[in-house]
Amino acid sequence: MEQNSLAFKQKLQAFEARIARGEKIEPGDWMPEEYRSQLIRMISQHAHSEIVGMLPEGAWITRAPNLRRKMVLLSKVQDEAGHGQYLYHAAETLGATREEMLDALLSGKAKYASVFNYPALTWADNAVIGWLVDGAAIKNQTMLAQCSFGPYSRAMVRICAEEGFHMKQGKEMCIRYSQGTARQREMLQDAINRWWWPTLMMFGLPDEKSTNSEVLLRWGVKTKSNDELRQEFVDEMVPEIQALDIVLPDPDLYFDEDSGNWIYGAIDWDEFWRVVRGNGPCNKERLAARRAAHENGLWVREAVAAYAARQKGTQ
Ligand code: FAQ
Repeated sequence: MEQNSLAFKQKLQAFEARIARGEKIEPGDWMPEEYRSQLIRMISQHAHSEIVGMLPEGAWITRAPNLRRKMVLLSKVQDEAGHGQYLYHAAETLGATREEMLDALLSGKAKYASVFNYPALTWADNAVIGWLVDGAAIKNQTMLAQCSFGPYSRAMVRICAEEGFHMKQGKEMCIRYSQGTARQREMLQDAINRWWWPTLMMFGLPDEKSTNSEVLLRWGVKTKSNDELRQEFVDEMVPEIQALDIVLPDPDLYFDEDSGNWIYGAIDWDEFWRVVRGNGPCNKERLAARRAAHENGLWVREAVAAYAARQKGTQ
């Protein structure tokens, strides 16, 4: 439909009125192409993040310090796979195919959260990923649970329930290690030093640099800006981390009495872009692991296709 036509303008007006009334847009409903393409971009990147996000912690399943920790980590990593599934399905309702999305990931074209291109070097990294990385993910996803697109918002409600548990198990570990041996405290401090800044980058570019925010906010996909969410996260986390006598790796951090906010130092956006463009510490390793998993899963895809074909009576 021609974007300048009266018919388009009327449809757009009705679509925006529905969003303003708080109605959910469903897959079969009329929507502007830009709404569809923005959602496919964002939901598929989100799905890739969940799947690639299994790798840093997944590497520790065989090295968990005891059975209880192993069971928790195993189920957390499995949950992330489930989140990827919900999200790929949500993107499929908009017309994206699973093959296209996976091709984009495996060929290195698609983006996914830069934080997962950093290594988990010690067991304490699992604690910090749970507390900080899942904590940041929940902050963003609690907002997305209110988003205007029905399938994404419903997927977020389920995902947030599980992420809440992920964050709590990470926080519980951080509290215990902060009260543990000198070596445990040292490992915790070191892990916080390495994950703090990549976690702050998860909220996306600063508002004035964010290319996608304007349209996402206009159409109710986001209801808060990247910087608003980042600030809320910092305000919640700083006192909790400091309560453990752990020092944040930000010499410029201070509490501003007037605004009631913790003001953080400059985020290194050059590092962010280096990592997003493929040159982070683990980008190549992460993609190699996903490609190997895809190749090893070929027999499953073939079996499913053969079964589906037989059910249709074409074989
Ligand atoms: N990493 O204009 P903006 C999780 C890209 S799930 C890489 O600010 P937008 C669970 C962005 O794509 C974590 N790229 O973008 C878990 C865009 O490029 P494009 C994932 C990034 O969309 C926990 C360009 O920069 N969550 O952690 C990043 O308005 C533990 C311009 O940026 C989601 O995906 C980044 N951090 O805001 C699993 C939530 N930030 O596409 C395992 C859904 C920006 O134009 C263990 N997504 N870029 O070429 C969102 O809420 C938004 O897409 C943002 C970015 C906030 C991520």
